[in-house]
Amino acid sequence: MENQVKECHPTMLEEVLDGLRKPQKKLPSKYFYDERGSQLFEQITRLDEYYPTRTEVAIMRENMPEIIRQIGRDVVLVELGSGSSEKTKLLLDHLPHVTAYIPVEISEKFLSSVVEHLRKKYPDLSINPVYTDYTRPFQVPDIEQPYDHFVVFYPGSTIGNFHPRQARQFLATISTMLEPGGGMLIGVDLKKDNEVLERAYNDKQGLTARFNKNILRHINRELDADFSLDKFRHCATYNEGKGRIEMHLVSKTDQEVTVAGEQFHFIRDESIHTENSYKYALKEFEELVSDWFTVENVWTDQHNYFSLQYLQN
Ligand code: AVI
Repeated sequence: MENQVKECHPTMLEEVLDGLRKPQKKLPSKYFYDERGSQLFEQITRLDEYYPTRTEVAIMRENMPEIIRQIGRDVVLVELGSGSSEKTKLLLDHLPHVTAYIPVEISEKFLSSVVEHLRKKYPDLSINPVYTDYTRPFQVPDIEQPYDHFVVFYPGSTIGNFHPRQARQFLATISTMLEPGGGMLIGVDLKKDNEVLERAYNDKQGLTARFNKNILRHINRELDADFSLDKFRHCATYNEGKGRIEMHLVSKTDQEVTVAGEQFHFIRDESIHTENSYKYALKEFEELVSDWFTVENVWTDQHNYFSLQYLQN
């Protein structure tokens, strides 16, 4: 993998202020994931209503020999947004001769405890964590041992949290990082019945609501803001025209909020758009990646809820 040129990027403060100044207020969904947010997300993945995680894991279990064959030997496995690395353990338990594992995760506290656990479980595996926002160019650690190729593992349909335009940019970046022979094993959530989709983002326990509001708590702490979490309600609906779940935080009342000294006015029922989760038809996704990757293999479940795909650079 080639190293990338460093660029200048807006800070959290700039991104948050910029989003809140828009007519439709917005916040970047990556700011859900402080330590608490990462834990809440892990809990969401175990909910009955949230089908993506268990469906993806079932797809992996059922097709493991073929997936392993497709990935090949002597790989450097790079996992983007590695979280608890549960799905990676499944791969690591089956893959022969993994040269190195590079988990990339924004939440340092969360990743360091996961890495500690992985080092105990796989004492012979070289694990080189990178603590960074992988949506920005980052430097991959040098790999000393000989390897055959890189495979980027990007499970969970996190690609769905990008606007398709950003998804294309992201795929272009990954493609230039990969040397010839490299590939990407990616989870992609599929279009399906609206009810199934909306249930997944409106769980009865209210965990998704807490996860959504956690972005405000994170901003309060990091940016000297005074969002009152009780004055917002969670809202998640499927926008069929755009093919995406939209999450919003809706102001329950007229209110003023201060972020780093700047005041923002909310009228009752005005929302902050916090996340998109795009769902794709298989053909749409193939079209999305086609400038950089060929879809070598697609594995799905019996309901066609979710897909795991191997993209060849
Ligand atoms: C991380 N990402 C794929 C999740 C999703 O389904 O879009 C984030 C999430 N938002 C609400 N629930 C889960």
